[in-house]
Amino acid sequence: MTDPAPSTVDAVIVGAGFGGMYMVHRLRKLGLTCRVFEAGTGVGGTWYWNRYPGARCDVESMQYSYAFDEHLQQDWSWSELFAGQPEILQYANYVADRLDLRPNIQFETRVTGAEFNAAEHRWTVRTDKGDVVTAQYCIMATGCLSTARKPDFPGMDLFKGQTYHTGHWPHEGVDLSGLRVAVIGTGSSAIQAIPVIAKAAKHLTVFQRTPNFSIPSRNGAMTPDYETHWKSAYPDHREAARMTPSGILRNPNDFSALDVSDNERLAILENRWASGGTSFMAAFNDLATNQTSNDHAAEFVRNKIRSMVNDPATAELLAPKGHPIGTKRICVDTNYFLTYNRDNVTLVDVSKAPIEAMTENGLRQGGNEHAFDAIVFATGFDAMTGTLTRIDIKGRDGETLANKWEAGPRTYLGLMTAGFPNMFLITGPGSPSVLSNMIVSIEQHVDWVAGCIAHMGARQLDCIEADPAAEDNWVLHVNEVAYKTLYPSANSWYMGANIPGKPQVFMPYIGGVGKYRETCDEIAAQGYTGFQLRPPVREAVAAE
Ligand code: N01
Repeated sequence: MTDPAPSTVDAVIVGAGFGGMYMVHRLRKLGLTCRVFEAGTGVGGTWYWNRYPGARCDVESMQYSYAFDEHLQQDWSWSELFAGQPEILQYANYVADRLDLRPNIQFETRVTGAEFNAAEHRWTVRTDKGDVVTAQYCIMATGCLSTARKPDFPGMDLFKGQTYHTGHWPHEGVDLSGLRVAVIGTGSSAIQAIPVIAKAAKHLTVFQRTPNFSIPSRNGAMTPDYETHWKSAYPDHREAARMTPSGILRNPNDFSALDVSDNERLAILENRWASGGTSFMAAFNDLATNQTSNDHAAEFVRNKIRSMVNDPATAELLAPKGHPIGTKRICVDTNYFLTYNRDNVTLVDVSKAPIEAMTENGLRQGGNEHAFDAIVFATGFDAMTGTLTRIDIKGRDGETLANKWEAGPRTYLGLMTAGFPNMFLITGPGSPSVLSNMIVSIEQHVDWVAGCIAHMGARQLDCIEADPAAEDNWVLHVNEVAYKTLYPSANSWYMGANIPGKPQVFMPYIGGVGKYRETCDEIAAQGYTGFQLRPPVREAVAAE
């Protein structure tokens, strides 16, 4: 019989995605005892849950992978320039096996609550399987897009066919061949899924509320030359990526779209379009800040859409006009717009005539009944805060996190929130997170947290908490930086605008990955300014 898992550990880590996996690796190396709770049956987080057809990363594979271990990055080979979900999940499993992470992970277990005991400086963490574990540190590696959101149309239970959410796709796969399928939503997930579903389905109807800008990925097989180019100087490339605004090397042009002639501008945009991917947004240095520059890039993409879609009315519906390009997450696709030229695909605009209800046979929209065999919700997530505020987290004074964040998330550096000592957030709101290459940002946070815990251990300190004044200043700064850009002008999930009733606050930090890293490093080097570090309770009492 194996020993029961200990009920007291140094650190509880919530989530076994890329954040939780690297965190447990780092903390074990420091000699800490750790327990990871993961709701899924396996590792991989986002890539474990999002198995919809066409799911693929839109950061290049050579850059969307761990950089902390030179052997690991040399040994793993990607088969495509942009890896598909199955390969990324395979990679996550490979890392878990290679680093022998599984003994620390308890799968199929969801953390339901965590309470800080101020007299002991310890967290008590509870799970839906009845576990009660105390830990000095509680580290939330819960992901930014992990709470899927379905609209609550009247009659949700009436529909007799199958419904799916892209973020909870069945693991055994779904055979949509020969079926009448609806996709609701046209965000990144839908834009990847639609071309694949269209090929299988008898008929596909897409319900679009807001059209999105999408750039062709130009995905293809990995070539030996390209792989060698990266692997021959991996540490240098990684270091350079860490200091970029987005955590991605993508050859940015450091001049305005308005500093070049019309012909030059067009040529630059054509060039970016031809090479594909999100580097389109790095064509000029002011696409996120200057409306006129942005208008040029947006119109360029609208014209591309018009040139690809045969039916002019459908093309106009697909051409986004209500928000600056990039202010809703830019999408990357393979044949998305061309899919609307297929005879078996229909686009329904629900911007003025919303979906009214689900019915036995499908749904009702604009007074019309639409019949389907299957409905796919590609309707997104309660991003950045939804997963954390659904856990009953009680801080030092018994206040819940949900209550503290009622008017929007408040953090210091996106790493901690005042009143919740010894609780770290991996890529929390107020950090670059979703505006960056997630793995770069995850590694930066995990390294910083591990460094902080080592610092505390070496000085016999056992409690760290964000200072409320430092937090206030950081929240202000996050806001100020956001409002210097065009981002807040869009009704995006970055703003919480996709969730009815959610406070509209720009949640990620848009100051740039490299600059943010420097700030975090400086704060650590100065002895963790803006944080209160405390000795164990008994020592503190004795000293009084
Ligand atoms: O979700 P979304 P997603 N009636 O929120 C629509 C990452 N990601 O899963 O815009 C009709 O973007 C909604 O319409 P509107 C990436 O960061 C990365 O697609 O609110 N429509 C929208 O069109 C991404 O941004 C990758 O008007 C309704 C859609 O549903 C994030 O995940 C791949 C509706 C939701 O889009 C989320 O993407 C996939 C309603 N009642 C995802 N309610 C890659 O790396 C909602 N919608 C490639």
